[in-house]
Amino acid sequence: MPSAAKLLRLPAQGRLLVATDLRGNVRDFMQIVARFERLSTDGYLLLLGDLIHGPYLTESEWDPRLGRYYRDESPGLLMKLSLLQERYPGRVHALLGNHEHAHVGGPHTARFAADEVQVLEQRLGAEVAEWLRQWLAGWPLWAIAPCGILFSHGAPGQAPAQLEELEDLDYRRWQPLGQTESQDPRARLLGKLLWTRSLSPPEARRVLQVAGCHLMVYGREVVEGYEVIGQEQLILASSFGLPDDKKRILELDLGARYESVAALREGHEILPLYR
Ligand SMILES: [Mn+2]
Repeated sequence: MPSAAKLLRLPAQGRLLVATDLRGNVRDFMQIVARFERLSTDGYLLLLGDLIHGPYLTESEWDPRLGRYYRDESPGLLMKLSLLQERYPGRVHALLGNHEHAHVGGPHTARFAADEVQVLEQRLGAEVAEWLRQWLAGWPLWAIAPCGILFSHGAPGQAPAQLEELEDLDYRRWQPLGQTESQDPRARLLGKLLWTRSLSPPEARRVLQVAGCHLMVYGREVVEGYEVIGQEQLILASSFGLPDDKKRILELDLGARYESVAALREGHEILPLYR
């Protein structure tokens, strides 16, 4: 597999739209794209992973606790994202979530099918599935913005000693959380980066120090739009598992300096997906 940067460095000016955990919801994705396209030519879009593997259910099988009914359209969402990246080179990015990782060496996820990887790759067909694996293998794990924010899919459970060490990680080599006697510190680091759910404030500060940032934003959990932990952590929920009025995205000024999560304000930086 081609090796590509595990760390994405965002620019120091422009606007940045951030959304996460779409899980095959094309209606929400198109809403985000419309918001992105209303930004000027210095606008960027960052998706924090888990774009794929939504519910493949009929309307009568649907659990209303998952929000408004939709049917998984992971294949269409991936195609639309790929086209968007082509149309706006260097301005549209996605981080690797655990559901994407499942296609490039991670454990296969099993929420809405016994094997969500197999189901999606069957729907895509062999050739497109191979294209998908090549593409996902190049998705980064972290994004860092000079405005002071570290972005990742889940809570970054451990920092590498130096940022450059992220590039040594191999998506095929990971170790589950809680398995302590590790032969391979890189495999342990990858596990902690992909599957940690939240951090204590001191743990978060240690990671931020390595990243050179003041706060971190991640998705992965279903919270009511967003949740703040201490001064350093914001958990964002943009789509999956929520009613439309709870879905939140971020719109940030890449030229600003955000010193803590208190600088991210509802109605300013934290915006409803639908208004
Ligand atoms: Mn996830």
